[in-house]
Amino acid sequence: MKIGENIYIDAITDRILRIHSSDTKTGSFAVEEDLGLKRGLREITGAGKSVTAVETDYLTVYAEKDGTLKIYDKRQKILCADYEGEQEPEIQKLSEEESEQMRQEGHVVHAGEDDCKFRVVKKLFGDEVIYGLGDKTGFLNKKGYDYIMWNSDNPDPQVENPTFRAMYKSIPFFIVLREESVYGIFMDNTYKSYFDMGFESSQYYSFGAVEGELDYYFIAGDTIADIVEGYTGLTGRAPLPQMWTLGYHQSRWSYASAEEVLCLAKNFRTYGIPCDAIHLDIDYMDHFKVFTNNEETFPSLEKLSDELSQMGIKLVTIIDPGTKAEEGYHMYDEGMENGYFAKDAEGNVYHNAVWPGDSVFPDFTSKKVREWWGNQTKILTEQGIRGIWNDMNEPASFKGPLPEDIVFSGDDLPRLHKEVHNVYGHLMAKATYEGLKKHDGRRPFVITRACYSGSQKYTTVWTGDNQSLWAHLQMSIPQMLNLGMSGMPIVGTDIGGFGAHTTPELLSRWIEAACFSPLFRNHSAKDTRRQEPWVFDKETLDINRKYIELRYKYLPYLYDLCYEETKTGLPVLRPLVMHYQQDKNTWECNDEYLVGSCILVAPVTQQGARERMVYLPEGIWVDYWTRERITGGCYILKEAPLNICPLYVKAGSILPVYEGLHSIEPEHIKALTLEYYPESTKKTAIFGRKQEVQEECRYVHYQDNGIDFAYENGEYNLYEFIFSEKRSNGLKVKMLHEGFEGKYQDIKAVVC
Ligand code: MIG
Repeated sequence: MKIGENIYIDAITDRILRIHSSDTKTGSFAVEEDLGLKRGLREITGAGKSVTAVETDYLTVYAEKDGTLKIYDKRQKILCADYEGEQEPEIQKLSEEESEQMRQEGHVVHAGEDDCKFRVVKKLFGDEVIYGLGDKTGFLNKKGYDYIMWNSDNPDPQVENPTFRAMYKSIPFFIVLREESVYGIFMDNTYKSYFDMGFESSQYYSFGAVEGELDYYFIAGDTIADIVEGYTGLTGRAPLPQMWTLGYHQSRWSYASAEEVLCLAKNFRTYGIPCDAIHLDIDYMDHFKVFTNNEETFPSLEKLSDELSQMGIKLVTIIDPGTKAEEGYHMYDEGMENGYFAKDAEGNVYHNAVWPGDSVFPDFTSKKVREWWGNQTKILTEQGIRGIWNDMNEPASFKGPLPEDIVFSGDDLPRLHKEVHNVYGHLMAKATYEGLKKHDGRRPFVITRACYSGSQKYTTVWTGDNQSLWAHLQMSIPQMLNLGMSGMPIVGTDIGGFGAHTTPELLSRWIEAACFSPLFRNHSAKDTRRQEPWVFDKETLDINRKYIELRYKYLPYLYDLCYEETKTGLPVLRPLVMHYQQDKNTWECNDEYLVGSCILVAPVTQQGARERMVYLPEGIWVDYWTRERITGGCYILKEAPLNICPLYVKAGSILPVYEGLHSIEPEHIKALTLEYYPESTKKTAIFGRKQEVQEECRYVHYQDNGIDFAYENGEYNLYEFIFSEKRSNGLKVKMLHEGFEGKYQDIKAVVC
């Protein structure tokens, strides 16, 4: 509905508005499904001369003639208002000369913003906390910082501003939480864009882009979970992963030969450490040519994957987009023949350099190119490769950045690099996902470094090149949580740290902290100290084994959370605030997280620390290690020797558990154990009256073959487990859906 000079508002639902400046529909890279307009907006008449007022069942918007908006909820509480005061930057700008001097000494000078085509400026009321924005550095709360959306490969140590305003991913979505309200904004614009979350001024925050149309979604709800559900309703949700992908992955840049990889696999078995995957980094290729293998060091990927699979280990290979420009190489020849590569402004195929040297860049905006690329995955899957790890797809380049005017011709709609840049990784992931799905038939396992909103439909992500620094271990928690709140549920960081040299203590604390991270991979760079679980002392080995085993134990719980995510978009790892929004102590809890709603993890992330403060929100929490029951709503001091990661289970939880797995082959899983953590321990009699006990605890558990898409045809089981302290044998099992043949032969319960 047109409501002002250049402002249109549509209601997607009664809680989601699309606010845009142009009524012409251009395709969105993130919102791929036709949303339709489920609830029309109604105009409220008689709102006043200068304003237009529109409403849904949940929201009311007042628009001034100049396009200034105020959005209220149904209680007539103001949620969000465009800023109407003077924009007076509180920060001081250096002169060019001063900046130059600073640079000479090696300082990074805050670069400001390029001219934006539009900039939306919203009022800050003062009590906001802002979450989301994908994988940006720092802590949970983004207020007070400014960020750039421009996918960037920058191997320097990641720190908060000003160097790292841009990271690998662009997820232009954030959540604003206030004492009595919460909303989200998703700006669907792929050009370079700026998110100033109150850096310039504490009076307002802003977002804008250098080109493209103003086009953002306003998402209202009662809780953060509502907002995430709304956002993922627009941009899509991660499909169920193959179950083994939730296992432990070992990687390093690079395992040099098939022998080395075999040796590594054997070590896992010798040391009794669960492991499901080994990743091959760029050196498995022939001169870094994608979809080839090095004949000397990896003569047969097929033989290697065969041998590994006998040990229950799968192979994942890295693929970069940069394609070696070399005649006779099938990728180059086919791509050249069909015009599949990006071109410069003069119409010549554009060259830059990446690992293979002189390289060209596939135009993933074209469906034909995506299909072609996707078809190549067959080369790998036919050799037994079970997953593809997409790297360097910002796209990164060694000879300066790709110029803005490089042309991606698409199928019939040419676009320039400046528009495509932030979705290049997204489209590469889509190509990979669709190729794998078509040719392999299993649920595609894709990992990507660069992405955009909506990439969760095609790929998991890791946070790129962190370093073996305690600060990066600390940051891994808010980083994963913010990715989760940005619609990315299956995330991970390089365990142990990628760059720089890890230490036994850092690796130990990292495996503890990452124990429930959906993507669970130890990865390190060339020229750094090795960090496989056994390379240090026995203590480090034991800690690695202990936490990897713990992870495998709770695998069915993680898998259930993935299933839940497909329905709700809620991430696997959640900040405490997601379940305890009323409790302000949780709002900026950067060093703890929830796994689903039942497990609270409070890792130690300080060198030398052997105890830590843990905040437990309201309710009763069971210390996983001691079984002590603690009433929350307070900080406690927890002793945490090197082999203890403080873990708490919410009383009243039921947790599904698999026992003794060292690799994940769902067809062999026949038994399920349920851990029941009663709400109350004893039925104590007080003054002769029995104290009330929790009536019942329920838990819904999902089971399928863990591999392919048969579940889409109903081949899955959905169990409801009900524990009642009143019933004598405790457990009742109800089948909510029965369609998968591999029903458990044995379900047993333990009271914890
Ligand atoms: O320029 O493939 O983030 O995980 O090991 C480095 C080598 C290229 C960057 C990735 C990292 C990977 C590395 N790659």
